Amino acid sequence: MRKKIVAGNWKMNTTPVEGVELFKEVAAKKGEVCSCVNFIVAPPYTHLSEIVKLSRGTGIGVAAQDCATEAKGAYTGEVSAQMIASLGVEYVILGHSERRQYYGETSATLNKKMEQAYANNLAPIYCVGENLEEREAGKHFDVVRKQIEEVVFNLTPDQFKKLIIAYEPVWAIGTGKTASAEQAQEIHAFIRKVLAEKFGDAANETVILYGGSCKPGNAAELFAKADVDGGLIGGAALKAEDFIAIGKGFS
Ligand code: 3PY
Repeated sequence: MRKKIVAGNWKMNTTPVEGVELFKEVAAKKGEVCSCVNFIVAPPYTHLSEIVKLSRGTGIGVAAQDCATEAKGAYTGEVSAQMIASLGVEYVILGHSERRQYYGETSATLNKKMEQAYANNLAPIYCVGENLEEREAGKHFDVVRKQIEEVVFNLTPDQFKKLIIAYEPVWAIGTGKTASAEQAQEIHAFIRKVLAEKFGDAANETVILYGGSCKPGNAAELFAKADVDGGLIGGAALKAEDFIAIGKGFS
């Protein structure tokens, strides 16, 4: 049985005070959801220390939204995987489409970030997904395969066991559009097949999350699909009520 995960990507939202409030609300409501669902929150860097402390004993995991390519040194503005891990953070989101699109992250960048994450014992949540043009041209399978082959295929079998994948069609992020449950299942199954080409049966254990306007109204339908193991949630993760309602999407 694969883990069921609902992860909230807060992006660049909330002040530290607001973030603490949001976390407390999520923690207070978590009992309404099956204990089989694992919640993770990914607040901005500035909130991590406080939220890790609050998370102790709640069963809610904490992720950073990114990490630096380098271990340390003269890289103004960057935050290393070691700094993040030293706070007690367990996960790091890597390769989110916003990082790829606005900050020019490539597979070369992401290979370095992966290396830093693993060296510091952070479990990566690696995001893949095509944009609208690629989907309309029928290239989505090729795009996703490339994002996996160029990065995930460099992992050792042991590293691979810790990896979580998030499929996020770029055309469904912040647009209100969602992939249909059938479209999500089709590509999640494809991702698992590609992973199996390199890692064999271990791919059956990989958690593959769906991201892209996942909300209370569509979570149950998406999570009912065989290869959809949960969600990486954007806007709806900023309201405790909605985030928790998404967790209830697991029947
Ligand atoms: C979204 O659903 O908007 C996301 O980008 C989640 O990471």
